[in-house]
Amino acid sequence: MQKKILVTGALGQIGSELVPALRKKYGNDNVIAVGYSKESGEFNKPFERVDATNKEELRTLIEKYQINTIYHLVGILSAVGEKNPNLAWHTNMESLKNILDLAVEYKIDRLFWPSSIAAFGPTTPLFDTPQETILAPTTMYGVTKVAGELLCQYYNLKYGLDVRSLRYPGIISWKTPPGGGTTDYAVAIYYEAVKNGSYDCFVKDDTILPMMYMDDAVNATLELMEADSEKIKIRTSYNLTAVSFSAKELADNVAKYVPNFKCTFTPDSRQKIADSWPKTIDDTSARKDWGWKPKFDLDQISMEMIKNLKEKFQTKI
Ligand code: VAH
Repeated sequence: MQKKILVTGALGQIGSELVPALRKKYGNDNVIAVGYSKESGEFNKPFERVDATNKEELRTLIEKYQINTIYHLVGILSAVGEKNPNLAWHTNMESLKNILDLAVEYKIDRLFWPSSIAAFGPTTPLFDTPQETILAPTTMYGVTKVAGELLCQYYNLKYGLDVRSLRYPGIISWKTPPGGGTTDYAVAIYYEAVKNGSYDCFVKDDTILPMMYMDDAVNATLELMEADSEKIKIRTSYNLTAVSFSAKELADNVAKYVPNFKCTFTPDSRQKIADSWPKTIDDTSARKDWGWKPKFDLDQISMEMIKNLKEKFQTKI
């Protein structure tokens, strides 16, 4: 079957890199990028502007392009979500419910939706967090991730919908600037190192979080979506990780590649969110069920980020 793919939230951090990867694999015109803002960014056509909380706008696109596969990436992230919890609940949950209902109505072949390590909370085991464990997040973003995971599992059990999901860790990438998340420091540190040679980090130096380079995140998403259905045993969301490191370890690693780089640490309101999340994740289920294996360690991430940001900003550090 020729894949006709809809990617909502396409202008966000993940969408900006998932859309090109999908277009490379399935053909440009078979991947419809959908964003909320008027500008389509660097995306060439087909790009559509839609409010994903409006079910009829989504229906129009599904019919117009005869969609059979959906990547639903729309979401307000943790830090912005704490500033506007009502917006986070409405955007994250209304859009997901619309997509799930339309996916059942139009018999969508496969649907992807991102969860996050934010689904865990302070009562979850903080080290080697298991696949099946306590989900009691203390952020509205985390609440929408737990509710979303249970909705996805419900639609799979009740309607047989082939919906798949990953609990992404913090994702590090250079193409789009940080967008309202708590793990943004792990992106901003590279931007600031390359542009200014220094960075004031908004979490404490001993803050450890699970992270992943964008290429690993995109590969995991494609591998999950291409796996035979019978291999997918988890219909809430798969734990996924690559590396965990402290903010100080990150700063020290950046300094290996940016001479005279200086990092200071001034925690802000996002510290409380970071402290509620796990330090390391057990992603054995993803490795066993569909062959997940990360490729980028911290050194490789730093080399990739600094090489590409030096080019992007034309700096000679
Ligand atoms: C955030 N980048 O910081 C997202 C992510 C695990 C963190 O979900 O909100």
